[in-house]
Amino acid sequence: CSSSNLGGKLLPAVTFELLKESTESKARLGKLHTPHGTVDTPVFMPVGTQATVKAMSPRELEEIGARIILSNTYHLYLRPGHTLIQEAGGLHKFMAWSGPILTDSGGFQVFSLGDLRKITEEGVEFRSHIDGSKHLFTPEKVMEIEMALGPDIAMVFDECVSYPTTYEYAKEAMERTTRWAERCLKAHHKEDQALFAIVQGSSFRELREKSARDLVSLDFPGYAVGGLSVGEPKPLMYEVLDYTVPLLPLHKPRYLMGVGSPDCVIEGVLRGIDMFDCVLPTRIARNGTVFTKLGKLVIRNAKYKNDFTPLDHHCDCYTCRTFTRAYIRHLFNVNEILGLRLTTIHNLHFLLELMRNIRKAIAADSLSEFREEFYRYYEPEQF
Ligand code: PRF
Ligand code: ZN
Repeated sequence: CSSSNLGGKLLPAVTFELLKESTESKARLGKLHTPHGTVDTPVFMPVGTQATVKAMSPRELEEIGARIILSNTYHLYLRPGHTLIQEAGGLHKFMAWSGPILTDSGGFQVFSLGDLRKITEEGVEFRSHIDGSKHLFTPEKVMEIEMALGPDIAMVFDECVSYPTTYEYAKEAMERTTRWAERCLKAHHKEDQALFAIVQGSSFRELREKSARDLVSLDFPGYAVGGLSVGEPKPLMYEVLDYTVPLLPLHKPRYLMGVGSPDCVIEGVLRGIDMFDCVLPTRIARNGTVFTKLGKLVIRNAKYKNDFTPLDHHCDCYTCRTFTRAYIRHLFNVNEILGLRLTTIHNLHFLLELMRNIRKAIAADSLSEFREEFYRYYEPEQF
C-alpha cells in the first residue's frame, strides 16, 4: 500500500537505510528516504500542530537544521479541514514546507479529550474542543484524512492509554489498537505515503510483546512506540523501551512518540530509537523557559535583569550570537512577540544540535562518553 511504481519496479514510499549499529549500545545511524527528501537519523521532529511550527517560518526552520516536521490530523481535520488542504495541493504546499512531514493520527489528541469522547470497536466519537460539534474518528476515516493531507508518513489510529491504568484496560486498548492498525492498513492506499504502526500496552511487558509481535507480522514500513511519557516515571519508560525496541525490525525506523526532553532523547537513542517528536522545546520557549547546557533556565527570573550574556554560552544559534538574557527578559516582560520567537529559535536549535552531536558520537563509537559528559552538566527535571 505504501509503494510507488518507478520504472516498473515497486519502491516503498519511505525506506530506511541502516548505516551503522553501535557496538556499545543499541544506538543506530540511518537515513530515512522520503518523497520529500532524506533525513539523517536519529532525528528530532519539531511539532507543527496547526500546519505551523509556532512562531517559526519554514525558512527559519530550515536554517536551524530542521529536516522533518510533525503535524496533527485531529487539529487540521477540525480547522481548516482536510478537504481544504487537499484543495490547496496537500499539506506541504499549503504551509510552504518542502521537506518531509509526518502526521500523527489523532490517537493521542482524541483520547486526551476526557469526557468529550466515547470509544467503541467502530472508533471514537468525540466533541470538538473548539465548538463542541460531534465527530466520529474510525480507522478508515483517519486514513481518508491523512491521505488527503498528504504527508510522507501517516500514523495509524491507535488508543493511547494514560498512566497508571489496569492490566485489563491496557490489554483491551492494545488489542483494539492492533485491530484498528489492520483496518488502517486495509484502508490506506496512497503510493507516495508510508503508514507506520504504533505499539501500545502501557507498562506491561506481556502486552508490549504481544502488541509488537502482532504489528510486526502485519509488515508496516515503520514502527512507533506509543503510550509512553504519559505520566510514568522516567526509569519505567526506559525499562519499557529496553524490552520493546528489540522486538521491532532491525531494518525499519523506530519512532518514540511525544518524547523530546534532552535527557529522554539520549536515553531513547541508546535504546535503539531513530525518531522523536515533542511540543516541549517550542511550548516552554513561548513561556520563557530555555534549555541550556546546565538544564532549564527561566528567562523571566529577576536575576537576569542585568545579565548581558547569551541564553547559553555554549550555543551558536542566531539568538545566542545576537541577543542578551537581559534583552530577552525585557521582551517577555513587555509581552513583545520577538521574545518568544527568539527563545523558540534557541530551543529548537538546542535539540537539533543535540541530535547532530548524538549522530557524531554514534559514528565515533563514543555515545556512552557523550552521555556521561552531558549529565555532568545537565540537570534533568524528574528522574
Ligand atoms: N499515540 C499517538 N500519538 C502520540 C502518542 C501515542 O501513544 C504519544 C504518547 N507519548 C504521543 N503522541 N497516536
Ligand atoms: Zn542559542
